Amino acid sequence: MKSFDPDLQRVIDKVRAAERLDREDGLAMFETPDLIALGQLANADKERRSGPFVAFVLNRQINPTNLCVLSCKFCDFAAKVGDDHAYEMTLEQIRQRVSEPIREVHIVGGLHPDWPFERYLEVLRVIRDANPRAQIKAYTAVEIDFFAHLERISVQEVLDRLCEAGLEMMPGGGAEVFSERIREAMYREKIGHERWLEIHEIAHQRGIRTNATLLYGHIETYQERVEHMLMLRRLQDCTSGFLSFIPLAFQPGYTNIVDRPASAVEDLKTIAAARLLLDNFPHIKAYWVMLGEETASMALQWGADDLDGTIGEELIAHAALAATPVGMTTQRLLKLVREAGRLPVQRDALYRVIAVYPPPGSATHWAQRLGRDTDDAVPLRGHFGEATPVDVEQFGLYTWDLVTGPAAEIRALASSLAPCDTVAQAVAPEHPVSRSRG
Ligand code: V47
Repeated sequence: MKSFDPDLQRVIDKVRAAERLDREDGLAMFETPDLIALGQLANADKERRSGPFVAFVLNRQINPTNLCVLSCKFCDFAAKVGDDHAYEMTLEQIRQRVSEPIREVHIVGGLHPDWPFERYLEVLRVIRDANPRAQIKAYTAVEIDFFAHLERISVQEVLDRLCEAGLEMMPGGGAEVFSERIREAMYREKIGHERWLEIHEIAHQRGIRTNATLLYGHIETYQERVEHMLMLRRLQDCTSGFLSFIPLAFQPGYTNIVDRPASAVEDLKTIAAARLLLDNFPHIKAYWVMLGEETASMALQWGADDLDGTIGEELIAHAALAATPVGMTTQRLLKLVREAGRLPVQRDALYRVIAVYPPPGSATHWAQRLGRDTDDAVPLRGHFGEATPVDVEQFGLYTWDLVTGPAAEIRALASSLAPCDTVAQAVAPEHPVSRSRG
């Protein structure tokens, strides 16, 4: 792989030599004019980790209230008591939102001025009772810190009580940018990066897997984006508890911070730089809600291996005028993945594979990607019929198992349009399956 940019070429050479990238390399990736070479480099890394697979989850986002004691300048979602747009969901409204066949419920909301901790626990219990198959990914480090102060108990105790009530994983929100300069300017009442990282470390020590985010495209510098990623990488070196990194493209809404969201070029660079700098993160998520469907689909060629999910309803980015739909059908998600030349897999919140979708229609495209000879035209748009997903949940595979060990057979079989039962046989119990984490 060659780049016309000597600084990026240095990064390419380091990656080829399996050397860890540093701050300077991070900056070179953001500053390079060679978006294509950067994408190829990140994509090669993605392919090594997860082959042609891109994961998604049937999920539902719940934002129980927008009432919030904080007043972050970047947030159009939060409201104060008496505001016209202030809302609080009832437990019954929450129950009704999780009755579908979803596998993940993502909860994030405001720091309510009056709700007791018990109310946040009740939200979890209601969801668990209404849909025991849905794993609950709930409450950011900012909320956990708030609960600890509210109850005057330790973070450990907060997590114990949340887990008892049904929490299985923590989302990555509330990280914003790990920079005191930006915190001072935009969210000075919110916890800083040290507390955010401490809470995630405690969660990891307790066996709770978490995600991490970066809010970019406002007043932050490239240097600050890189520092943020390196701080996350350092914690991950110690705990291995992070599952996914999600760059969140800032939606300016009515905030007057910037005129428009970051460009697609910025989005793709951020995804690619994250894939290459965060070498110890299993997953990089292209969050379509904030990227837009087109850029999210392209990001699957720039290092991302995950699209989040169907979401159902999202109020944070949409309060800030995000142009994407409020939710996505499975068919539409499949289309985005396939248009990017990828094989969709349905996962749960913890990245266990629920179903693999062999490519419908012609296998030509996949055969070419796997280096087989074929003279047929490559069908990309409009040639995908309905795909019959192959249920592989019983085998307990993680997405990273799909490219290593015996489960690699799924990849080969799916790519050659294997009959569904053959794919299932490939991971049947007589083939012991690696459960190692990538
Ligand atoms: O913490 C707020 C951000 C986050 C805006 O862990 C905004 O799987 C863009 O964290 N424009 C909440 N972003 C969402 C979040 C998330 C989303 C998807 C997946 C996961 C995961 C986590 O949204 C907040 C804040 O950083 N945010 N306002 C805005 N105007």
